[in-house]
Amino acid sequence: MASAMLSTFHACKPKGAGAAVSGDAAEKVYVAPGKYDEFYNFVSGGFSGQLSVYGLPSGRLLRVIPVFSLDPEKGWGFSEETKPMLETSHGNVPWDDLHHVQLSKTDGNYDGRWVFVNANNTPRIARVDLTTFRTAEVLELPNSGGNHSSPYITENTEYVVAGTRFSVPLDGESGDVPINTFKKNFRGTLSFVSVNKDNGNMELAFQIETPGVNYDLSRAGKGTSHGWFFFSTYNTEQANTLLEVNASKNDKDFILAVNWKKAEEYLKAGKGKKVTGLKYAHNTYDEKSHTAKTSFNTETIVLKAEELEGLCYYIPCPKSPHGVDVDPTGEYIVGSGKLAAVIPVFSFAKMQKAIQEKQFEGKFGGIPIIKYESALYGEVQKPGLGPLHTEFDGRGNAITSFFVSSELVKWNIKDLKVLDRTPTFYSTGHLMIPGGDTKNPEGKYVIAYNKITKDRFLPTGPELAQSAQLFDISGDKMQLLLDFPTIGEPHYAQAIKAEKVKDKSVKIFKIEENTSPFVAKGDKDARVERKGNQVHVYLTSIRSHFTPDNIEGVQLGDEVYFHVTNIEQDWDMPHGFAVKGAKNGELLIMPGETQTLKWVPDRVGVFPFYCTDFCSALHQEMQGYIRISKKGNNVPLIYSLGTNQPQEKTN
Ligand code: RUQ
Ligand code: CUA
Repeated sequence: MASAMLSTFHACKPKGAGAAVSGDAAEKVYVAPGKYDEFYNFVSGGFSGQLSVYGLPSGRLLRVIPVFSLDPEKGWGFSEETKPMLETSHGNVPWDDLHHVQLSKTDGNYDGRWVFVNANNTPRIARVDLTTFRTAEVLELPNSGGNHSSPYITENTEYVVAGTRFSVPLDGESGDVPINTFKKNFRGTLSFVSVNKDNGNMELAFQIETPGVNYDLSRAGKGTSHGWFFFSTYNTEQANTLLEVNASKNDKDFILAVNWKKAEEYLKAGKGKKVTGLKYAHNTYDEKSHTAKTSFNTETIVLKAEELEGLCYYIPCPKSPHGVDVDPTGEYIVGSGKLAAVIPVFSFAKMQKAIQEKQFEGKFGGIPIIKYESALYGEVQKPGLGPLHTEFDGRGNAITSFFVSSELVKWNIKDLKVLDRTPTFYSTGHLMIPGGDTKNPEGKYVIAYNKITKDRFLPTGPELAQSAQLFDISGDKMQLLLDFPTIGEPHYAQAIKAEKVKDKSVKIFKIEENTSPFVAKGDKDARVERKGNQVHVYLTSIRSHFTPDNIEGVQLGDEVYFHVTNIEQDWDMPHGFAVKGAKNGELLIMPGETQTLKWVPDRVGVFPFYCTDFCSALHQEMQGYIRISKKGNNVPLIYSLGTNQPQEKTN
């Protein structure tokens, strides 16, 4: 959230905070037991580092997908197989801050294949696969500090784009400079990550180096403006301290318009500069071996904005713009100045004309500034206080969220007249219309994602759940239907028709296709092997036992790897695994999958292990024992299921 604004304005409580919801609201959000929701809603988990999935219109929480944080519910980051997904050039980072959600697009509409999300702190982009609802890939970004205007994508998912929030000295030795040399030494970078059409694999295609400013948000052009990208900037003052004051001085900051088709031409012509000696992680998860791996990249290609004519242009935009949003036709570009009294709407056609006719008002850092009036289509007058983000209803209207005046405001894109406003509770950040950033929005609902909840839910100590509020926008007036709590701070969210996703959902992993080096495909493969001081336990799990369930001959000083294969082949039949004293949490293993828990026993004794997911009537019987003996003893390594019976002694 924009902290500058927080301290400049206090969010005010709108009138009619207790306003009654109209009579048919309950009916409009009611999804009868056993029925499905109409939309999947993918909601940023903010500082939880995760992505949550809700059904709409019910607001029911369906799943939390771990991306940039450990997740004890899924074992994510705890199993040996998933640990590499949290790897970065700074080592294993167990918790980050996830802001924005972008569904993959084909022809400017959601295609239901992937969701991209960004890590704000340690700059990364992740791709979540919508067949498994799991993170499939994470790419770290070099030369970047704070990855906020990310991971916005182009019309056909050609690129996922990331602008650095904090300009920084570029990676490497040269970064050791006095902080007050910002203007000279700090640079902005815009990363263009290409996405493989077939398998979604990401590569850092190129970076554009720009003057040092803060990049806040971005959107791709579409339709007429396809081939362009728009980034909002603030701190064009290039302040390095007390930004609250020092980065709010200029009347106007900029929207940076980037011609990425031109960038491709420059790359082809060899105008990119290869930069080496970098280090950034690339993590991929393979669903055949159920294993992640990390590799480190060392190079990138950099295009210098000020040296390459026609690549970048600045458009002045009032007062520290936050959101920059492009309407369904691609012609109108909306800037939302956090501290501005109007909403400027720019015309792509006018901007092109201004470029041709060189209607510039000078340069900033070597990049031409288009005259404000030359690019401006018009301004929405008196819209509200603290505009942040805009989405589109597909009927020629835009809806903008207002943080300070806590409201959603609907206005017409052509005549720029305000049509309707409705209070929100409170201080809305992002808002979302299903398909609201596509060529064909489904203008049925808008959701306000609120930063502050105050009196909306039962008190839960000093922190209240953040909230989402669902409004019906099918009529002239926006109508409040539902409040629902969210996990972490909901930054952006997107929603897609359920039928574009649900039938592609993976139900089980086929056991015969499991290529994990540690798989046990049936009880005959279950075994225990010693390799030096490593003991590998290949376990199978099926309702309601582990094979083997009695293990002896392990010594203090050994590292024990429990490789658990769930050999069920039924939908929704996970088994869990936990062993007493393990410091590394537990496992949750899906049908057909293999996951590994590493355990270093710290004392002698007999330790129970058990299934942690109530899987059958005999779940409580799903358990076993492992015996740990003193180092150097002569207890043989033995393992069994059902045969290690008490010795019948007669005496
Ligand atoms: S932000 S409230 Cu992280 Cu997207 Cu605008
Ligand atoms: Cu398997 Cu409980």
